[in-house]
Amino acid sequence: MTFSLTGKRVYVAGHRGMVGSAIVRRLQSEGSEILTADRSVDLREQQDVRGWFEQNRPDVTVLAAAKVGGILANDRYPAEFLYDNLMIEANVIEASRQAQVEKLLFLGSSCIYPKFADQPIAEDSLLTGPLEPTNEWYAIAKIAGIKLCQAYRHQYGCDYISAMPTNLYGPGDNFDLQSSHVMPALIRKAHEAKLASSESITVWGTGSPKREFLHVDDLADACIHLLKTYSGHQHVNVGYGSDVSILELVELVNEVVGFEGQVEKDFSKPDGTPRKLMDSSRLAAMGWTPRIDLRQGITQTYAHFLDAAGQAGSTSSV
Ligand code: GFB
Repeated sequence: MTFSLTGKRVYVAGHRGMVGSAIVRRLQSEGSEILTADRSVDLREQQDVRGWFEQNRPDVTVLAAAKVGGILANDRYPAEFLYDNLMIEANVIEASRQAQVEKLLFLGSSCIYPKFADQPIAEDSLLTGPLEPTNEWYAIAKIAGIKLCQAYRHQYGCDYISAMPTNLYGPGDNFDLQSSHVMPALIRKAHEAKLASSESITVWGTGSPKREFLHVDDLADACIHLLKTYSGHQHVNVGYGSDVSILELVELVNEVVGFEGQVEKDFSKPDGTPRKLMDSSRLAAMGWTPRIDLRQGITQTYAHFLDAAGQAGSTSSV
């Protein structure tokens, strides 16, 4: 049985972020009425969220709002990563139930899995071992989100599902070097080093950890596929299918950007989990696979970075 989005009022929570804005773009071809909340609605505040749902009565909720950041931001702001994400999830999921939302999709992260999970990581590895310390706060909040969806399905019969994306990148990403993930950081570093004719760029840690990268437009497409075709208790992995080491990624980004200098390593920064390649075979069996290859995705993301820099009136700050 497929769930039709045509004519449905679909609320995208987090529409200003990289993921939410990609989902809004992708929904435009579904014939849905897309609803978003403005900045006056603080998703951490229960009254704000309840009030918004009572007024707007969506049929579908996509919960893409979250406090997110790279390895350093996670490590520096554990209270915000835990509290903000718990509050957002609890408020949006409960308000969706009260407003009789027909279907809800919750978005988590591959960091929910144990630090040393068997690779590729299958969905049933959840809660089988200790988490990676640099992002355990965010991981605990995201695990709570999965469990809320499962509990609401079990107790109230709500059709709430969860998707676990791997490391994401694409247009609308955060390019701030202190708080960003590795992909936007490397794009910016390579670009600025090229402009300044620098001899080298510096990457954090040893460069040996491996990561799996998925373009956010592929994730958005997978989300629509899941909303239409999936209704089940278990969360679903959404990955690219292969991973690269950070040093391999640096090489690829440097090639795309056109930076030919050296790579220095800053060993004072953490490596994080050694590897987190997800097993996305359940999603593949449901008929979905990604389309945007890594080089093509980085090229397109760099073009967006240059556009945004141009609009900001400078090529060296975004
Ligand atoms: O993307 P990232 O910040 O987060 O870092 P995680 C990935 C890897 O890239 C780590 C290295 O080994 C970093 O040390 N790296 C090298 C850099 N240079 C840089 C740089 O300039 N900036 C950054 N940020 N990293 C996140 C979690 O973990 O994954 C989040 O913290 C979330 O909670 C996300 O789950 C998907 O992949 O290690």
